[in-house]
Amino acid sequence: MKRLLTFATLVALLVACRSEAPDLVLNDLDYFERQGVNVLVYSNPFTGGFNDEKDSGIEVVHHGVRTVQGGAVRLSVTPEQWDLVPKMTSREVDRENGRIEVGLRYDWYDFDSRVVVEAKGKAVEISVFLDKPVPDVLAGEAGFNLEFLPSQYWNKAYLADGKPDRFPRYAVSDTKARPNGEKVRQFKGYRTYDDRGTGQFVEALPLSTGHEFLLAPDDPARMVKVSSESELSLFDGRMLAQNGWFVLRSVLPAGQTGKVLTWTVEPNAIPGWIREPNVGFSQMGYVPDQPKVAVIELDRNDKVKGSASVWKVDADGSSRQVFSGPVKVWGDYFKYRYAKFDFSELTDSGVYFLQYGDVRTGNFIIDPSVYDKITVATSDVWIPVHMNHMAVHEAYRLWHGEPFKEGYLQAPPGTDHFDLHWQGPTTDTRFKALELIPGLNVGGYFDAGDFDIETGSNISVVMNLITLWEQFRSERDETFVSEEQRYVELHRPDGTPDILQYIEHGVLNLVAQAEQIGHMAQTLSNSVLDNYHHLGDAAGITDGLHYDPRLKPYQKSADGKSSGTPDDMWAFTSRNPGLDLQAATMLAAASRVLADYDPGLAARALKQSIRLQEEGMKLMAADTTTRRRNQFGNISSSLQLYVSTKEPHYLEQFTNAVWPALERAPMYALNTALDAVPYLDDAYKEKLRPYVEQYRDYILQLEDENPYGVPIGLGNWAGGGQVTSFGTTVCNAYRHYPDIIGKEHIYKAPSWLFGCHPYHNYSWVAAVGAARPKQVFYGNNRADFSFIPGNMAPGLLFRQPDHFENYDDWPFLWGQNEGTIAGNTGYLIWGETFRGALNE
Ligand SMILES: [Ca+2]
Ligand SMILES: [Ca+2]
Ligand SMILES: [Ca+2]
Repeated sequence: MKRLLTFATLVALLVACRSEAPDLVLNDLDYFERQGVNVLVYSNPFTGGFNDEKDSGIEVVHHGVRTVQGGAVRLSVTPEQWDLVPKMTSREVDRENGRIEVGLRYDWYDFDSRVVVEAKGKAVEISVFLDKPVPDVLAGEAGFNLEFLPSQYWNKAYLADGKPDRFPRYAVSDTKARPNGEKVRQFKGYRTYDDRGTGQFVEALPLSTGHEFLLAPDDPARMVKVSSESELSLFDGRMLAQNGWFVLRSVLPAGQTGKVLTWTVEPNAIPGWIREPNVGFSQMGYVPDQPKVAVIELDRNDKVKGSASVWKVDADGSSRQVFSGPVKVWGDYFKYRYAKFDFSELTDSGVYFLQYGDVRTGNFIIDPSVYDKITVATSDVWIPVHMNHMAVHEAYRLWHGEPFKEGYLQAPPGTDHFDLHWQGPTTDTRFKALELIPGLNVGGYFDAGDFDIETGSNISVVMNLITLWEQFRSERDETFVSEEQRYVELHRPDGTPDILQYIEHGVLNLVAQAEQIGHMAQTLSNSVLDNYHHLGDAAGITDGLHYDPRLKPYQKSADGKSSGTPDDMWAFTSRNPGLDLQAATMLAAASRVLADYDPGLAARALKQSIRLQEEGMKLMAADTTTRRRNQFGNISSSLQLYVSTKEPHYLEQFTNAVWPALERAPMYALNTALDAVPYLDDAYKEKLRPYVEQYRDYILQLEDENPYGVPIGLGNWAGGGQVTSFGTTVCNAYRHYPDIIGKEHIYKAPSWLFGCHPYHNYSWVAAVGAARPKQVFYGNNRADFSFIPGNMAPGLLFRQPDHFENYDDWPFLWGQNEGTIAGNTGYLIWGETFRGALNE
């Protein structure tokens, strides 16, 4: 993507370049810019889907890192994810006067404000305007907040009106308790906290107050000066939520209109700052005949060097240069410039590193074995750690105890859930609201960084595991699983292939749903927000005791089996026949796979499959919209059913659907079409050929689109899953049509996954192979700034209008650092497919 500069901006930049310290300029992408500093004003409004995602409002990208966000009128001292966020009602960019104005509104309180940001030399002036005074109920609560990234500020100094202090490494500031009646409404009226019967909520008290704050004077890259005639207070958002940021805030005055508040914010710019080149390469290393191309990401003000070199680490620990070659400019892509360095001619087994200018990379290996173990951390650790309703042990460590012993209650009709679920006007079951649905606390997988059972993704997981078993027959046995003991132990072989046990574990929950509820639940999820955001041992999310409303909250029954604490999980049971049909397909396939290993479960799965299929088809026949919507997913099911039964009507279903799907969406349908090649005749393979040629053109077009040659997602959830799907399709296309798809293309996905990508060069996959995998992920251990081995991060998150990022010192942004159960089993499929293609 090439950016064109208008004449006005060009002149402004030239003028700015001549003076010693350039001023902030409002550029063509509608943000304020000087070398080292970008100030964004609602390029990213608060519309991410999960409320306050900590990446919206007024933001600062400071020397390449987005360290400030959340600039907005907010209704609390340290807003949490589920505090209300303002809706942006307007955004006007006045380029001539270097000014951006946004309208903000809280519908619930009928409260409007306008925030104006204007360039004033090296600073921006932020003003808040009100046409009507702050509503009485929000007086003293509404304020202007700006949030600073803790991991970039902790341990650094600050001056509040000249008085020195230090940002705390851990949340230890003072708090006060206030009556619940004074709490400003949270998302959908839910509460983020359990008040333990006190009737009070907790609020952080300021670390410091003053009229001028100088943040991080000890670090020029992070130094920001903020001054105002209003009183400024600095808070630590981590007091209420581990993902909170440092918050600088001024309360809006009550009873006033017009310009009610002005701040001057001046982020320091290091004179002549140029971002250090990011040399992207595969941390996993390379097999000898693999193309080896580093992609170097460069500041546009940087001068591209003519050459780079490769060094080999010798057996005595010394290193020597073994290769030098030209660096070729690829061009611009969003904010940065890219160049490539090809060192493919190195093929000798060994340990190497790259040198580009002053940048020396971490080391990598060239050897035929580098990809041998890319899936084991995911299959041996990540997946079993996500097994629900089991205690999971590893050597001396307990990952989690047995969760949700009290089971699941029927969600009451009309529930509008906080995690994007709902219970319709009826239960669609034989159960009354809040009645215990027996037998659901068995099997299943935690969805992601949270602990619910998303039925749709659990179905995908089992399908992915079945694919792994049927296509690759991995007999790997490193995990002990006992459903009787509800006990899992990592690294303890028990004589049964792990994949079969993982399939069984997924099926146990899904069959129980079909048997107990009568159809598939949408989700088995938390009933209260204050245990949804749980971090740590899953066994402690609920108290394990049945909820009895006759007891007082926190009170236990005499027999110790129930409590008055309403913490039990709920089953959301509104019927979706599309989901039932997906389950039917999966259960049919599972019954085939489990027939020898667990014949009892296989028989139950088949029985439910046939029933769900019949009922689902009947329900769908009455509803044309769902029928159309599910047509696409059924292509794969028809193929599955044909493969296992060889009945011709499934083949007919498949061929009737696959060609129109290839016409509609060739990029998505091709992999399913390729899956059929081994089972169908030469005519099918020949008819598919033009679509594979079309896919080759798409692959080549990606090489022009971006310097990495993989599809790069620009959505609010980064595109790691898109890259593994792309990689799987490319490998399958290469295996069946090597004359069309060259082998060189199969290496693009692994290069990206293992370190050749923008922002930094860490591998996206936790703990696997690389010298420098990413270190922090949004797993359920994120409060420890840690990872669960084998997790593949979504990775590179795009923020409008031109910024890519992936924090590796701050795990809490799910869109870049979470891992999902469906995504990580997708990674396993890619890994096995890739290793198969590698050896062809
Ligand atoms: Ca979830
Ligand atoms: Ca096993
Ligand atoms: Ca309970």
